[in-house]
Amino acid sequence: MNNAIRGPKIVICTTPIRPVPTDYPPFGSMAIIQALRGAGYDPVFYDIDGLRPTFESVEEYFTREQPDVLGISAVVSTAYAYTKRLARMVKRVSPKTRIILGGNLAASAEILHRLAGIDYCVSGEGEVVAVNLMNYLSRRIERALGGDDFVALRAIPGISFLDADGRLVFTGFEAKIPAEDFIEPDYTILEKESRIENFIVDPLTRQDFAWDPRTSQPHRKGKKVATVVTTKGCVARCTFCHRWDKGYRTRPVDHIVRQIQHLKDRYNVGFIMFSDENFGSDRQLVNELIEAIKPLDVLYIVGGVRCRTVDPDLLKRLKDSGCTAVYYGMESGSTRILQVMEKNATLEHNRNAARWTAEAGLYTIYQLVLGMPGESAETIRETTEFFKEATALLPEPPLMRMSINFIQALPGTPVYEYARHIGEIGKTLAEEEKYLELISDINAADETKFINFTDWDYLTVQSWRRRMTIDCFTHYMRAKGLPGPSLKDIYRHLILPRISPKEYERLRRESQETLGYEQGGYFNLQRSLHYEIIGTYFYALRTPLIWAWLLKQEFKRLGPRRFASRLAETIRRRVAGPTHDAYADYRSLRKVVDAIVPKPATPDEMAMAPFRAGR
Ligand code: B12
Ligand code: SF4
Repeated sequence: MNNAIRGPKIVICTTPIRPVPTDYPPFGSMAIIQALRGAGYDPVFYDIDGLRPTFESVEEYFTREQPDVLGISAVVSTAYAYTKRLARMVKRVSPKTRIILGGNLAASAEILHRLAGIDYCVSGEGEVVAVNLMNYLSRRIERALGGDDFVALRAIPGISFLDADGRLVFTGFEAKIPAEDFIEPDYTILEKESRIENFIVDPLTRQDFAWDPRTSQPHRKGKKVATVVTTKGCVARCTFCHRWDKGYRTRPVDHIVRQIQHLKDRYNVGFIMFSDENFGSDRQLVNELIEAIKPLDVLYIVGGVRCRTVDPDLLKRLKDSGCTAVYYGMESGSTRILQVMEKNATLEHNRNAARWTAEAGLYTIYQLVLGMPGESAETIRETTEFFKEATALLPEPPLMRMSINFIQALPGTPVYEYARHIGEIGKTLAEEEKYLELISDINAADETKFINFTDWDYLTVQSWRRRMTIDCFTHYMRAKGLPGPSLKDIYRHLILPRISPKEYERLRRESQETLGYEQGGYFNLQRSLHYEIIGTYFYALRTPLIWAWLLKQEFKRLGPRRFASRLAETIRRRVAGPTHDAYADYRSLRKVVDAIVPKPATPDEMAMAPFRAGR
């Protein structure tokens, strides 16, 4: 840390994401803290996500600390509800605190400024912007100046705020940081100000390491897993994906190696999760990395790989150099939907990646997104056929290898703009805020809050995932001649929790099923014995059984009146058939949005335009 401490009292905090903290370090907050420390400031880190204090404790904290500046890192837009509650509370208990917000939620800048009490949003990469903004704030705080100097604020790229007339201003994105200048994460921040054990974890808790016999080699005993990122950004621009980083930047390999060596030396790390948004699109980097990682003798997994970037030789070389798992975003088995997504990859790429990954003996979990505009019973059939073929390649029954999610329209994406335009979200700030509140704290596996973009009714769309899961499961079990769940399994998992919850809990603990795993873990896996029972014993009756299961769940959730109207919608659609086909040509949703969404007209709309367009 820099010794020449100056300036205001600063707190940087995270917001809770998911029911339990994940092992992904708060890299955004760490980068900002390190940049500010490098510039001579001394921010304190309050890792609300990692530490999970009650809201009352958070309130006590801010009442006591009275920071001059609070920087909230809101990594995902689903953090809106918590962020608003937090910002409102801080303004109440510590009125002098100026609140900055960074992270992907800043794509909703206008709502944050007007409705949530955020003073300044930092959009995009924040290291340089945070320092510039802090220099400005510290000058004002030192001189005890209230309000803002809007001329000075306008000169800071990368921020948004409301000006003296209450108009939204965005100063344009700050220039990108060259990859060789990326700040290496300083894990001592997590040691001192969070819980390092959340982020440096046991590889045996992860199936993607545990399954590989190399993990049990004696010299790896006791070694831990850590997360490392090798790139920023992505080469594609999928129409459902929001990113702050334009383009694709790769870290120099010697920096990556240095970081891994440090993690090995200081934290006894022997396993690495490369958790890039898009790993492997720069073949030269991958080739160099494969060679450089061998002498380090670590095992590793890679995430965010695009199917079109792999081939059998690459996968073999990855495996030989210590890789145990490769994760792709295949998203769909329908060529038409891949086009709507602007995935810039074909069904053939997906097929090849699945086959070659299995042949290379690498672990993977297939990830799909259902319900894009244009999704229909036919595209679902195509995806199911692809998925049956892909899951048949797996060395184990596929239930824990299928991550099937529903499209979640998030700010800064064509899907979100499309939803606004067709009236599914609404165009006023209040309507947009209502939507952000609806999706707060949920994940994409949630089948009750997605926007239905398809021509089919909500219940039918909900049933698609169940049907696909059962079809793939049964296809696999029959092809391999495997038995389904035994009566003992059914008793243990379905009947025991009802008749003796305590005994069930005891057995659950004994078998080391962790909470995160039960809640679906990182991949939102659907782990229900219902699938196995229907798929094994009642496959011919799956349609009525899936509907009975779904209707029971929805009746309980919605109550009689809302349930009745949803059921009526289903009957209407079933009788009349799909109403229209908005996607006759199945072109990229970005093109559709460009054609139908009016150009920004007011100053506020113009200021929001860069966020709405995405990068
Ligand atoms: C790790 C991660 C997670 C982790 C978060 C764990 C954690 N403790 O942070 C988990 C697994 C929980 C997660 C979940 C989800 N995620 Co996620 N996730 C990521 C991922 C891969 C990395 C985030 C990261 O650390 N990046 C690296 C840091 C350095 O970048 P950064 O956070 O953006 O920070 C920079 C700036 O934003 C800014 N900044 C950030 N904070 C601050 C604070 C201040 C004060 C300032 C000034 C600046 C600033 O400066 C930083 C340095 O440049 C990103 C993709 C990506 N590469 O960013 C997706 C991403 C953030 N996730 C995304 C999504 C969609 C989700 C889900 C909603 C998916 C889903 N539908 O289920 C869920 C959340 C819902 C839920 N209930 O689960 C989207 C967010 C889009 C959006 N507009 O919300 C992203 C961008 C992926 C994508 N491209 O679509 N995710
Ligand atoms: S979904 Fe994946 S491939 Fe598509 S733009 Fe996002 S990170 Fe890139």
